[in-house]
Amino acid sequence: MSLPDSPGAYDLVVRNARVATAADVFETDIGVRDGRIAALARGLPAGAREIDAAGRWVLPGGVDAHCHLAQKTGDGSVMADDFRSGTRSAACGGTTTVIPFAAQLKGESLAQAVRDYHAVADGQACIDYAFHMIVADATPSVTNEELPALIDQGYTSFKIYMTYDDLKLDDRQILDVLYAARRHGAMTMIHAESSDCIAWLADRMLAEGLDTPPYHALSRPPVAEREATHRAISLAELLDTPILIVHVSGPDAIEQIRWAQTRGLKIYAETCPQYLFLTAADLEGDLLHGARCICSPPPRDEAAQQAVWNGLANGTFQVFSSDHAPFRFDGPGGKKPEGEHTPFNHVPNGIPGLETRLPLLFSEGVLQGRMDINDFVALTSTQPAKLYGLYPRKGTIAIGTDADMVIWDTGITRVIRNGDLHHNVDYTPYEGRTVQAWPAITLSRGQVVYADGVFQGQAGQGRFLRCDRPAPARPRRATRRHAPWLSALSRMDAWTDAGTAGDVGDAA
Ligand code: DUC
Ligand code: ZN
Ligand code: ZN
Repeated sequence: MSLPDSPGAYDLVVRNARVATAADVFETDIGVRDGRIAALARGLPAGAREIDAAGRWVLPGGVDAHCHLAQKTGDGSVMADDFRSGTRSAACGGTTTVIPFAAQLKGESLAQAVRDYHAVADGQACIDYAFHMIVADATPSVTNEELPALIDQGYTSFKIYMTYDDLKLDDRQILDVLYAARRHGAMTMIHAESSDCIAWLADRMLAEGLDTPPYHALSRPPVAEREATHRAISLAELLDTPILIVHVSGPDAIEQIRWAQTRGLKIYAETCPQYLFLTAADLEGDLLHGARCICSPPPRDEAAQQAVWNGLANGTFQVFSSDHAPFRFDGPGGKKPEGEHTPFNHVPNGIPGLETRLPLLFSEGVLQGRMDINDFVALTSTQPAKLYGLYPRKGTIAIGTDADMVIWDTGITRVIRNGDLHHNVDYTPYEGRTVQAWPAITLSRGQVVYADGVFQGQAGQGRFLRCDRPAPARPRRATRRHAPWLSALSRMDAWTDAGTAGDVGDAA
């Protein structure tokens, strides 16, 4: 056995690294052994493999905590990326952990959905992955039995929807789910758009023949997102339970979130590249051209982009994810199920973005002076790892953590071309855009999975990650003060039952 300081002690040494974590910047060599970081010091002895990072940033690998891969759909559409192509694309863009969704369809068991998703992922991923769940059918057996058991097994976060007919929950069901999250220690992600507001508008637009992609955005206006965001916050406040609002698009929802955070509620928020780099004008163009950029909530306008930048800068947002939802523009299962005249409400929602997420934010955020390097790491890696129970194994560079790292090329000029990307989608919404940063090398548990423009990983080398109960999902300590109505309830049921396995509630 090699001693730590003897030659050959390390499988890999990354030399002369300028490391940034969410908190610090420091110069060091990085010794990797058995896929983990074993030493951080200058002048480490030679490793079996050496990489010189002189002059380059070395950052924790990205954690993309919101992406859809090979997810079942209820409408005949087919996701273009499976675990193989999706994780390949992620690795080539500097992401080393993905958290896609095991989706329950109505009438289906949640546990079965998780088992089915494992069968889809097994042996396919090139980087490590965990699962969120999607709870679409919040029956008593799901919220009282399946969810607690799954949380115990390491599936500690789930997404619920306030829109989409085949996924949405009503307010009562949302409360049932939040109650389970509170009692058992899971993070609830909420897609906050008002189903009825959208349906009312969309039905009238379609009746008048207004069915092209721009009407997708007009039928899902900021007020529909704002109303649902406020309602989600209110439901979370009623149960004094943390939630995370996903894919926030602009100032109306941001104001609600900021207001709630200022009131002391544990409301977390995520935004995505499409809300910084696209606007509703990208849904225009001939025939279905704009269908490429149909996603929900839709991109807004330039003022909204600025509000999102502000929210990233002032800490309203904790997470920056891709919401990669890959549908091909041409071909079966894609954006045009009814050909060139497909009405907007039949276009599958979502855009690709796994590979471009980090380069876009590094370029326009860090290199343009809108955020510092520590905030970039926090938003794209550390905070998602914390919010979903993967920290410190993922999300930082420290002794004992997985050696997931990215050595960055910066000060370059690279034009984004779909032909250079590694996903299985036939377009990128960012075609022709220039970035000044791109990963030079991506390391997954010390293995090179991307270097010098070439994918070097292998399907099957990515491992499934069981998630801990996330500390940020813990309710506030003083229930009696924050939510006295719950203290009353606790006398009637097992709300603060200390004997409940995994209960993170409190009797304060
Ligand atoms: N909206 C979602 O809610 N999920 C996937 C893609 C999208 O646009
Ligand atoms: Zn969503
Ligand atoms: Zn999504």
